[in-house]
Amino acid sequence: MPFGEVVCGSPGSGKSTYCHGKHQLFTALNRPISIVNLDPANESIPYPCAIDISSLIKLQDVMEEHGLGPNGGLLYCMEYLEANVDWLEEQLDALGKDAYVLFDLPGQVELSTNHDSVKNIIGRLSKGGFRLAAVHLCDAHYVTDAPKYISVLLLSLRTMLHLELPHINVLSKIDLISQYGDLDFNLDFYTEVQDLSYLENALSASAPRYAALNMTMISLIEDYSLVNFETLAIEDKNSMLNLTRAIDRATGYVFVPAADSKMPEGTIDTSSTSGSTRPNAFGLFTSAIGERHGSSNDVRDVQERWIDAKEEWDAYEKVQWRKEGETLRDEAARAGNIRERKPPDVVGD
Ligand SMILES: Nc1nc2c(ncn2[C@@H]2O[C@H](COP(=O)(O)OP(=O)(O)OP(=O)(O)O)[C@@H](O)[C@H]2O)c(=O)[nH]1
Ligand SMILES: [Mg+2]
Repeated sequence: MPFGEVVCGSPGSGKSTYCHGKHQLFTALNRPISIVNLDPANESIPYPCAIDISSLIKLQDVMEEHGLGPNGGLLYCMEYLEANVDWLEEQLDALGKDAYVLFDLPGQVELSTNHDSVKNIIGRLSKGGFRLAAVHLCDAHYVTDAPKYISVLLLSLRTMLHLELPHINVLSKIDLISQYGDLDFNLDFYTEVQDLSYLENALSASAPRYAALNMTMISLIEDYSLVNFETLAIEDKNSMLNLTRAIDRATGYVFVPAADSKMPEGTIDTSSTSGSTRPNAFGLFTSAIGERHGSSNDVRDVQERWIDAKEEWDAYEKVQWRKEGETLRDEAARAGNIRERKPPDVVGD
């Protein structure tokens, strides 16, 4: 059965870059991946695109034909896609049953907070057997300012309630967070959405007239108790792997066995099943949904890597990369030498 991620978030939050990074990571891991560009305004697509909404409808044509601006034109394109969802389904079918698909959405947040087209398209795909999760990217600099943090919490909550999918909120560009000054609290306060009443002073200082409104919004967020965040630095492999683990648990991909994995003997008949329809007996009976392991898993490690000791870690990684490069160069040189010294083949006797 096909799996996928609906990648949403505000303009510039890093959606297309994430899709590109994930394509590179999955290709290296030998995992299937295809990307669907659903942003008709996306002119320079950074990743190899399996399906592109522009081959169905072009934003420029819509704007000219209907006299619409870019935002109205984009909503028209999404409604047109909804009306022609068969087109999308046909293209997705062609990717095969074991496809893993990323849907790169446009940055207009109304698409994932109150407009119905994306929600209806997702509903149709889910009914067709797609196992989807929403990956909602939010620029990490929002946590450096209390009012912005509250607004990003409200946006995340609204997106979760609207899309009705397994949902992962992500603070993207966490590698840049130290540039925006010191945080009032440790990073886990923000990622785990701990006691928000601690923000009262900061909120009242910036807008004393709205103190009561601020506190009402805080209690609304706390009453739902739904929002928390993962973190992402796109260039950092550990960060990408950690996020991938979280998403795999949300979609249920943890239960899909690797293509070449063997079943524990006698557990299940695998002769008639294949790929993602084959249950991951090993995962089911052991640790697939257990505790998440690996570095970057603990937000305190993320805090150390990108905030408390960023310079030391940057310097350490630079040394490691240099060593890795030298090792590869040495290995290549040695392989070249061996080839040069290899005696010519003896032909006949
Ligand atoms: N430092 C850093 N920069 C990032 C990261 N992710 C994305 N960026 C940068 O953020 C900028 C915006 O990224 P995009 O991927 O175009 O964002 P988007 O969400 O697709 O934007 P729209 O499609 O316009 O909504 C680019 O310059 C990226 O290089 C990250 O993890 N770290
Ligand atoms: Mg984009």
